Amino acid sequence: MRKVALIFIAMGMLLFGGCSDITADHIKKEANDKTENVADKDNEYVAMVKNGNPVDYPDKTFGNCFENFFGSPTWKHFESDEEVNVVEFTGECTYQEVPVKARIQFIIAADGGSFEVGYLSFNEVPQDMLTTTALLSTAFDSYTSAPQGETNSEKGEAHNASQINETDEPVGYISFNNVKASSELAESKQADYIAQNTRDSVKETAWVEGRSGNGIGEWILFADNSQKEISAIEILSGYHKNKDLYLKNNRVKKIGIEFSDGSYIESALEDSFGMSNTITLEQPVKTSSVKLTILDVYGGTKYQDTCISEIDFIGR
Ligand SMILES: [Ca+2]
Ligand SMILES: [Ca+2]
Repeated sequence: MRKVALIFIAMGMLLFGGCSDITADHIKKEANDKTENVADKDNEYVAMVKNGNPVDYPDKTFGNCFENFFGSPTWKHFESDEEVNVVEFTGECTYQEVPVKARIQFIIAADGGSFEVGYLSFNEVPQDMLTTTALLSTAFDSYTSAPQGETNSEKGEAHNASQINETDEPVGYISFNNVKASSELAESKQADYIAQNTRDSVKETAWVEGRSGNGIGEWILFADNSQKEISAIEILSGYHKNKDLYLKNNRVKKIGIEFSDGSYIESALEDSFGMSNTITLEQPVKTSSVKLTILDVYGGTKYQDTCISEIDFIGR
């Protein structure tokens, strides 16, 4: 493993090659591209990265390996502020046995003929080169041993949010730069209860409001500098550390959702341990913020603390 990782470090410093005719033919054979969400698939840079291969895996492409290894794979191209062409891949995987959303950026060389891996984050937390190379080697090794044609998406393991909307950009999980709450329960010996716990992809951690009583009117706010288009919101309501704590604490029964344009909806949530509530918006909403307010709760048997373990946004 160490050896493989070191090889990949060396590769990380080098530019990866573009696609060859051999790999292009290989791609054609696998014409059933399961990632129909890839609206940008005709984009030449996306195609270049997907059809490209690391020197150590000359017969395997990033496209095939990533779409085999990650759930809900999406690809897109954009030009950075520095006018550099970037191809960005996002997908779901596990890191140290915790489910995470990975974001991998490939930097296209100025001549447009080659690319290198420039950035990796898990749940928007940037990772170092060692982790990046280890992830790549795992993804490529995994593809080597996977049965042909069986991908995560086909097995239904991954949540595929991309079918909600078929437009020019892929739909997937999106994130906001900032999260804050009107109150947070003070940290205990066991855990903290900060607003960011709703965005760590760990169901055992939760935001818990810190107001005395049931916390009706307490809110959590997600905001960003740029506009997003939100199609749906997934809420894992309640404290999902275990079922006992779930029942002892409050769960949200009704939630208010306000967007940056002032539009507002209310939604009833079901009380079911282990199940997210998905709120699908009638129309996708363009917004730079989402404010979720507790309007009613299912009362806990022991505490008047209202908890939300996870909040995910689907859009683009
Ligand atoms: Ca959490
Ligand atoms: Ca409370």
